[in-house]
Amino acid sequence: MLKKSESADGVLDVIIVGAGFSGMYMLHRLRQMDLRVKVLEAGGDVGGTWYWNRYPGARCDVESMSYSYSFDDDLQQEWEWKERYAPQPEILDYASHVADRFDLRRDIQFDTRVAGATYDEAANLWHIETEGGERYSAKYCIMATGCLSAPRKPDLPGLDAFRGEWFHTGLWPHDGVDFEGRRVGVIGTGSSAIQSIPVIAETADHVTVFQRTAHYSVPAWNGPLDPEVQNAYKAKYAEYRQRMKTSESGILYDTHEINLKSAAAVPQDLRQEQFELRWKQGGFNFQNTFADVTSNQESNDLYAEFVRNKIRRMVDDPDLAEKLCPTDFPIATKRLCVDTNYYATYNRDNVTLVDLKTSPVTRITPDGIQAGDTQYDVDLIVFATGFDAVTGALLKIDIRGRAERSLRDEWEGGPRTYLGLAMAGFPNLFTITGPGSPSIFTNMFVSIEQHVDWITDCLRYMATEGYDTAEATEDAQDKWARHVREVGEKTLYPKANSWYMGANVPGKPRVFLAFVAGHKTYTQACDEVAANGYEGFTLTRAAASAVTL
Ligand code: FAD
Ligand code: N01
Repeated sequence: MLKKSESADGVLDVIIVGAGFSGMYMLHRLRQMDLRVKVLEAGGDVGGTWYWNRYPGARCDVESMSYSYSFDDDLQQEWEWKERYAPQPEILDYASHVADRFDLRRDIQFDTRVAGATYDEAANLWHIETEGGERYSAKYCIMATGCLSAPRKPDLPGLDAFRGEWFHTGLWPHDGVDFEGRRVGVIGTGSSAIQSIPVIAETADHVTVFQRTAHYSVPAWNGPLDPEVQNAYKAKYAEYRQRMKTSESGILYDTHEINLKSAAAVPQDLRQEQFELRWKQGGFNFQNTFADVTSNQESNDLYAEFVRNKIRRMVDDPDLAEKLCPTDFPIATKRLCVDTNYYATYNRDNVTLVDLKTSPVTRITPDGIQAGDTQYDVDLIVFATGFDAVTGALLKIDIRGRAERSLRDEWEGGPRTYLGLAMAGFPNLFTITGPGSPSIFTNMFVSIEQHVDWITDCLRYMATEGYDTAEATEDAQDKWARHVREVGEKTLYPKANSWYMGANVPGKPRVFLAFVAGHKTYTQACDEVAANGYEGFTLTRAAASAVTL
């Protein structure tokens, strides 16, 4: 019997790779167009990031009321968030609820990892091959593979012979990990580590943290979400969502005239007062105290010193406090961490910091971790060492476009895309939150919805106008890639060895992986492209008449 989602020849209209929040919403939108769609997902269920990252303390750092879909008012009115920043299980429940509510799972094939995607020029089809050897064909292929979905751990010799257990935060076991009475080594001090260390320390016998670079972290001041606050927010959801969509970050901030000024231009006492106010508000509010944290070194230094002084007050041992004070990069040029009790955790007797600056981790021994000449015995290692971000998941797939052009070859010197949505030489292939889009600098839900809506509109336009192929032109792609680089070079971001710049993966080209000018600016560019009949794309009819706009 024919599967409902397939045509008689087994060919689909669209294959979506990935069933995180991007793939889920993409499926929902395309179904509304009555297209035959299938989603292939490596994991066992929906949720993406929140399916894989189950480490203790995992939660969002954009507030729950904003870190959620806006496309369905009943959904946002009915769903009740319990905390200001939802923990991972709650976000996963939300993903599952959305899947149930819109009956998404019937078109998602789980436990299926896509290994290759090849464009067949003669048939104008994408042929998709899974690791299990299954093959699917579709006119369009949409990569919803995620920006932070390719976990990476350093290649340290000796891990195979380690007698204990080890885990990566981004591939956490579903039945949890028992830390009770165990000596735990955590490698890394980015967001995942900063969230997990305080929770692990509550039950572990001892936690040894291996820090290569101290990161800046601000308090979340997380807590239960007052139902009255939630209801008041919901009453104004339409207005708030609109403000998010027309903002540069996709996050709502209470912005007054003073917040639009340069930190360096404001008198010292006023500046201090504003920093304190925003620190008390918690989370990313702090980053937005003034307008120029990532563009003006002098202002950035003032922010950074404020945070260092806070750390000095929170950590009892002054030497330890200094080690925890970041000095290696401008604040906010690596993602600002948002924590609950991170610095205070170092006042516990069962937590030790190992500063790797002069003595890096060199190997894993059967009994623990070796850094410099010192061996640290541990029973369990947590790799909180991050991801091959933005391009990692895409390049794990052998993607071949026109004339067998390989995406891996095309991106050898760094990714080049048109708007982070499409690539020259890869017709009818779209990426949600692809490299060159602002996604990772925003509330990702806002970016995801904008990308999905834009792709949906594009497919509808093609259907209405009778086009069969959309392909970014080399010229449009080059111009966009140059623009992404130029905008980035005007900021302080290049000063950090961050994953934003690909610096965390040895050998990865050091380029801007995202568009730093913001969501509003970017959306305007996308809207203009669409309004001009998909300018920068060559649109072709099967009957072969091509139009380049
Ligand atoms: P993902 O959620 O990464 O989903 C991609 C899916 O594609 C995955 O399920 C993966 O298994 C699948 N996939 C990948 N490759 C293949 C393949 N070859 N074959 C089949 N399936 C494949 N963003 C925010 O805005 N705010 C936050 O507070 C926030 N917190 C975060 C916390 C953590 C711990 C992490 C890691 C990220 C966080 N992010 C946050 C970013 C987060 O990734 C996005 O918010 C969002 O969840 C991304 O959704 P997505 O569907 O685009 O990608
Ligand atoms: O990864 P990271 P992450 N030896 O790359 C260290 C999102 N997120 O999983 O800084 C020793 O930030 C590395 O050191 P250094 C968010 O966007 C959000 O924590 O390169 N150390 C660094 O300290 C975030 O930015 C939340 O010197 C090594 C750490 O590992 C992104 O995901 C929570 C090493 C990696 O930090 C990634 O965060 C979690 C080595 N060989 C994640 N190799 C929220 O709060 C690497 N490191 C919502």
